[in-house]
Order: sequence, then C-alpha cells, then structure tokens
Amino acid sequence: MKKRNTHAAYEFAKEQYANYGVDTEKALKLLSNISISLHCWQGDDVTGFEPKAGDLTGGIAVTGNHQGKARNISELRMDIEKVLTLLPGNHRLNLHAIYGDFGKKYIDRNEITPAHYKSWVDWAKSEKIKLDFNATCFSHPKADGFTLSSKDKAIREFWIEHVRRCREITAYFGKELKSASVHNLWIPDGMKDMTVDKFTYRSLLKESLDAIYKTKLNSDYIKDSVESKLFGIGSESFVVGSHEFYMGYALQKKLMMCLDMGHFHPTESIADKISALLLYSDELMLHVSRGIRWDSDHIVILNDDVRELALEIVRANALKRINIGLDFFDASVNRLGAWVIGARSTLKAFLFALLEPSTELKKLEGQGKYIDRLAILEDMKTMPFDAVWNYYCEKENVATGKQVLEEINKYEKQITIKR
Ligand code: RNT
Ligand code: ZN
Repeated sequence: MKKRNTHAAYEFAKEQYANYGVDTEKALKLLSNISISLHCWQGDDVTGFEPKAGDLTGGIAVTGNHQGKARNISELRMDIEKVLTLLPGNHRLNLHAIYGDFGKKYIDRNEITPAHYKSWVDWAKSEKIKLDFNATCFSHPKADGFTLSSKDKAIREFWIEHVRRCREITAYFGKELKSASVHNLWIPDGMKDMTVDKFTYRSLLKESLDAIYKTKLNSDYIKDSVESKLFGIGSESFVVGSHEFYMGYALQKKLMMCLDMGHFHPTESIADKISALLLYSDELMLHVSRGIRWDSDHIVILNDDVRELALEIVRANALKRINIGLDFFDASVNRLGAWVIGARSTLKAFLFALLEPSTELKKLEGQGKYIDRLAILEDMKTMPFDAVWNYYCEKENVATGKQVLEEINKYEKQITIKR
C-alpha cells in the first residue's frame, strides 16, 4: 500500500475512534512499549544445541518436517534477526537451557554456567534486545516421567542443580543486559494413568522447589515464574505441577505464575484469571499459545482468546505487570512465518485492546446500561483497526499486509530452503 493511502486511511480511522473517545496516538504510544519475548524454540522444533541432541520428550510434540529448520546457533540467530525486522517495537528473546553455545563438547545440564551463554549476551547486546531463560527439564535420559518430583533422590538433586544454575544464568542475563530477565520453570512430571500417590509426588516437588528458590537473587536481574499444566501426552491423568499446585506455591513464595493459554480445560479462558490473580500477585508471566484438541502449541492467531486476554490486561491497567512470552511450535509450515504471524497477531490483540473505549464502557456498565455496553463492544469489532495497525508498522519501518508474506517467502527461497 502506498504511504499516502496508509496516511489517509489512518486519518479516517483516527476520527472514527475519536468519536468513541479513543485517542489512537496514545494507544500507539502504549503499544510501542510492549515487548514480546520471542521463544527461540520455534526456529528448530525445540531441538537445541547440545551435541547429539536426542528426541523431544516430556509430553510435548512437534509435528511436520518443513524444510529449513535452523541447524546451528548462527542459523537460529540469523532467523531471529529476520523475524525482528518484521515486528514493530522492541522485543526480547526467550532462550531454553539447551540452546547454549556448547561447541562440540557435551556439557550435562547440571554443569552449565553463564560462560556457555556469553555469546548470546554479546549477540543480544549487538541486536539491542533483552533475554529471558528457561530450565530444560525434558529431552534428557534423567527426565523419564519425573524430574523434580522423582522418588529417586539422585534424580531430584540432578534437576535441582540444573535449575539452580539456570537461575544464575538468568540473573547474569539481567545484569549484563540491564533488564530483569524472567526465569520460567516448567517440568513434565506426571503419569499416564490413575495415580494413587499424588500427595507424595506433589510434596517432593514442593521440597525441590524450596531447595531451588531458597537462594535469593537480585530482583533487578531476575524474575521467577512457575508454569502449570493440565495434561501432556503420556501424562493425561496426572500432572504434578497442576494449576492449584503452582498457584499456591507462587502466592506463598511471591513468585510469578506463568499462564500458558494451552494448559487449561479447552473452554477455560486464562483471560478471566487476570483480574483475580493480579490482586494477589505483583506480576504474571504469559505463554501466548493456541490449544487445538490435544495440542497446546499451535501458532497464535488473532482469535477471541488472545483478544480477550489483551483486553483484560488493558482494562485492568496492568500492562506493566505482565510479561508476555510466546509458546508454540509448528514444523509443518515455514517456521519463520509461524513466528512472525504469531508475534504480529499477539501485538494486534494488544492494539485492539488499547483501542477499546474502556473508560466509557466501564461507566456504562456501572450505570446498568448493558445494551449500550454490548452495542459498543460489537462496534469495536468492525472499526477500521487495520488502518491504525498499518500506520503503526509503517511508522516503525516494518512491512505490512502482503509485504510481510513476500518477505517471508523471499527469505525462505534465498536462505532456509537451501539448508
Ligand atoms: C510445555 C510448556 C513449556 C514448553 C517450553 C518449550 O507444555 O508449555 O513452556 O512449551 O518450555
Ligand atoms: Zn508454555
């Protein structure tokens, strides 16, 4: 689209929104402050760079074999750099422990140190982005069903040591990059069928977490989150780290909860949890995802779930209290395209939310004018939203509309298809 057209369309949209009392300039300013933590694992199907990396385990799965997966650290960085050029705003990168710069030497998970991640820090500095981190408690011979909740003490200690080191690495990121880094902990522990000793497993997990989090690290450098789940493949009947388990733990220990959109009952919305949890917790971590049937990790699209989530955050005036991460993996399509579409759709959801006349809506609701509330909410769905989005992308020197796809296809043709 020509610049002139984008501007004319934006001026028209600005007026339309102003009729509802919405200031589009203010919305764009707020949007430009939102950082999304891009999950590094979309680029290589959660494989990582441990020499002789094994299969993905832990009840998560990547399906498909589209050509062009990043095979090493420089290909992954190159792909992420490309993704960043297609996103308006400043974003972060979320690393998993298995993405260290290990070279050819096998470093076991209980031996990793900040030195193995220094090249990421150097890269992040040159890209002017911040980093987040995750312990990797899966795809490992010692992660056979149970990790931190294992009945085998040696197994528990191995994973406690891994997570301890991961937190130190996270704090190193935060210090070096001058932005508190989120360390998120998710473990796959659970059972396929009816489990009778749930209490013991959960007690053991609590004990392991206590051993991990008793080390206090500087909150300017690290923010800890714990991620719950309803079920995984092979852990259909019992997941040790359930929602109630981690909600209790996080509130008691003042950690953040990580809510993954694919980790709840299919009709349960995490959007509705925001206004409740924020009364008891300073900050939350999100894994923006799309659950489909058994899979919790389809590519994010601009659907009602994501929009509703963004709306709840904006309506609660909580943008500063929410850490937004993406979590999906799809190997059946162009991986770079998946990243870009998922991240852009998430940003669009926040723009949609920022363009809602929520002050007015709250007033009408308080006055019992429910049909007015419903009418405006419906109107918002067909407002000239795309004109504001396109204008924003253009202002940020980022492609819009069809250009995005052209860029994705060009990169595939020139780079990834040759891998
Ligand atoms: C798994 C969790 C977890 C992982 C990543 C790879 O169900 O969602 O966040 O997807 O750590
Ligand atoms: Zn997740």
